[in-house]
Amino acid sequence: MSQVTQFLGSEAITSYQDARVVILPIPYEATTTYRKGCETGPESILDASQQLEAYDEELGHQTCLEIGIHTVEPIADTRIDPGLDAQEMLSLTSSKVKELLRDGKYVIALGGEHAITTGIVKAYQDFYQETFTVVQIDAHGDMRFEFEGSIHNHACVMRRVLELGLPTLPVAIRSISQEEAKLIEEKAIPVVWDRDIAAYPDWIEKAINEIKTKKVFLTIDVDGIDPGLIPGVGTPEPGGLSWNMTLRFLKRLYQSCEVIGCDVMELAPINDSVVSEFTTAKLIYKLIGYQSLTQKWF
Ligand SMILES: [Mn+2]
Repeated sequence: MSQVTQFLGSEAITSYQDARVVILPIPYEATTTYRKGCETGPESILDASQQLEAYDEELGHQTCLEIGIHTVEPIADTRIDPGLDAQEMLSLTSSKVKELLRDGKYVIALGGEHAITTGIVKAYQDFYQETFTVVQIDAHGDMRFEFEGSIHNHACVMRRVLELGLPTLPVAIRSISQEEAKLIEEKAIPVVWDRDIAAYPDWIEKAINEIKTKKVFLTIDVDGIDPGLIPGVGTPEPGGLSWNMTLRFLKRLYQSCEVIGCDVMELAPINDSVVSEFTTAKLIYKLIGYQSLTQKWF
């Protein structure tokens, strides 16, 4: 058994072979600009997950015991290799994710900074050879062409995804540059604005109707959620999804589409507070639960 802290470890330890779900920690941080610390995000989520209740009261299942979750060794760890360059990180990430997909695993990647998502999405594109929508929960557009001299800055990740030719659905957005505003208009990107989420109770159905593909990849920048719930982020923005709104949207998404994989990015822990990482760990457990429910794994 690996030395890595296992997600929900004290509740259920499953071997790689027997696990349906694999957690892939990617503690890479190079381009964050405001608060730093997301390279310790995966470890803090895994630590916090030890406190999760195995039984999901909404689903009525002990998801971890019934499904099997295994956490693999971290890759692209800038705490060990601080000079790791973005291209190398992306190629390491793509090849690892493809290996897990070939082994038939449902992968949940934990960042680390959002730039990693380009490598993850590329792996799904190579593996599935068909189009899918990238649903992005985020406070920020992340659609700048480049930022601070890098096209692989975390503020550019969704621009890189668009360049892969995939449709996107950004959700809970409340901060963009003028360049991004023009791009959204030109490309008619169906942004679900945070202000509209607050104003219109039927926003979830409208958002789901914007998805034109059967398959979806879900990328969650945890700053998309209310910073009152997850204050441990690099670039906090007021507003954002409430806990129950987040779950309602995600459950509907899993019911309506095939969510082929997901990542949860940008958690940067705060000393002496476990709220951010526990909320994030519970969010991940919910993703596994909704996937298990809708794919009839229970
Ligand atoms: Mn963000």
